[in-house]
Amino acid sequence: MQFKTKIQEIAKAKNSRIVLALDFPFQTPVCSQELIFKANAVIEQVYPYVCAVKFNNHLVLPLGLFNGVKSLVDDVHAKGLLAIMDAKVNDIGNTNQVIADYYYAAGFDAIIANPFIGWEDGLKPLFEASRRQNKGVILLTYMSHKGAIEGYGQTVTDPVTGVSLPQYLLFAQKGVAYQADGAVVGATVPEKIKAIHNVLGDNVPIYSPGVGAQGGSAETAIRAGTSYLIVGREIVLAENPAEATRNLWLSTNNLII
Ligand code: NUP
Repeated sequence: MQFKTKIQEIAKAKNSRIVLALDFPFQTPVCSQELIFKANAVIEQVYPYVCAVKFNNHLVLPLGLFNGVKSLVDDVHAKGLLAIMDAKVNDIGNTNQVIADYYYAAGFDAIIANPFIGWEDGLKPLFEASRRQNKGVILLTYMSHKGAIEGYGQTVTDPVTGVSLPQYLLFAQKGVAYQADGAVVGATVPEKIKAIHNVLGDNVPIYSPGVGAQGGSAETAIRAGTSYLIVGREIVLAENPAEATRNLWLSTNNLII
């Protein structure tokens, strides 16, 4: 089963479109045991209300992939959830493939990549390696921060068709052509979600980070066409992560998936 089908089934079964971003603030000296304990505690509290967990460098750098993160990925799977690696893969094809192979060896179900690198010798080997292992590739399409306009928002001329259009719409078209498992579009830019959703249709689901801490609204993002909300600090830094997630779940679970 494809990643995008797997996550859709879990989301439907749990009536949740929330992806937990398991990000903790910088802290030294690193105490792996304490960090794993904290991460486990958040997973334990929020798993009933989420469909997947997204990891980032916040955990991979201090813990290491096979020394700590893998055990958390196992824990995520044991809770019936999927694990996404926010690697923002952004290199030459051979390097991308090695990066992905390590993350997949640690159990990750999908990886996030940057489409700026292009297809030949860039994304293609990553997609091929991912397909072979039945893993998903999610493409950044319009990021949630203000500076995203400088790259994702610029107007470009497609070198193949000669047509000028915003970069993010070209990336959306490519997401459909490559049969990506998802497109990341910031919850902070609902008008971009709408425009990208028009291109993606039901072929490629939208994942939106930026809810809460970055100022985006979950409901507005969903109404604009987002399928999954990626939420970190609003949950992880809350006094009561279970309550914060449950409140978000309650305010979004009546919006049809
Ligand atoms: O455009 C993006 N915006 C974004 O915030 C693409 C991302 N991958 N992210 C990530 O989503 C970010 O690095 C962090 O891991 C998470 C959002 O966390 P928070 O703002 O909810 O704490």
